[in-house]
Amino acid sequence: MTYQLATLTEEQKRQFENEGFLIVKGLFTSDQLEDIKSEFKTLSENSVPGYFEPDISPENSDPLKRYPRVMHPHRFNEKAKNYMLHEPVLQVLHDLYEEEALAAQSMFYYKPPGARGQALHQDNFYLKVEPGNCIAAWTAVDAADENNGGLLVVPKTHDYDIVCPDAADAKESFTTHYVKPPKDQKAVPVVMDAGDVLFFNGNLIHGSYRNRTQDRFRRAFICHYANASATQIGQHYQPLYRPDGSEVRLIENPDGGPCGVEFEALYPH
Ligand SMILES: O=C(O)CCC(=O)C(=O)O
Repeated sequence: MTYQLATLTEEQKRQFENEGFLIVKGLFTSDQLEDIKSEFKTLSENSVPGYFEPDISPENSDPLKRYPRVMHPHRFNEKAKNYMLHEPVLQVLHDLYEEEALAAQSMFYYKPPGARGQALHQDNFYLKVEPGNCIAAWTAVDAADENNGGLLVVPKTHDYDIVCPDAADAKESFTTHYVKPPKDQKAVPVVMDAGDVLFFNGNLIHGSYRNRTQDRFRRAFICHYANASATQIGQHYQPLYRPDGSEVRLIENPDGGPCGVEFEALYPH
């Protein structure tokens, strides 16, 4: 039976399938964006051990140490959990997967002026969703462009296998892995208005440059999902959540991926 799209147009679905990514405009209202900003502003004033540990000492000169990314806020913040299960996002994911999506991860990036970027990488190297793949929903909380370190994607690389990364340039990237784009393919900036959501396939090579502005944060709420028929996921993404908020556990994927298990021991996510 052919799947009937509920939210996306055929053209949007084709764009995702052909290019590996899709921007859907205005999935968050300005009130919802204000709510998210205010929640994460309050959160940024304190440490949450294991999830958010800012360096507030006067000697610190790295803006990213003052405002590191918040890992898995849905595990300790009810609002973050609700926004991870934001209905308009889940509806798009349902159309992309042609089945229900399970929420596996949330993150919040403040990316203040001057902050380093994140070198090119592939998300399913980490999430290890099988069978199927993870999809990211990257929500622009502030408008994002090339200057404030918006996302970069290498179109069509979703057909590229997951590869073992090289080392990233620590002066430009706060993460340690770098996946080189295939020959003749380049990363292109994704320009987004606040409230837009970028959906992308877990094999798509993507990352971001430094925030080169003096005064514009580039906040983003980033969640990763698995298809409901997946049976395995990496150990750091349990439990997952169904659209109704109930928990589900998949089998932990022991696959060391293209680098083997020793690599994982060296670079726990
Ligand atoms: O927002 C960024 O700067 C990078 C985010 C990213 O690459 C990811 O969430 O996988």
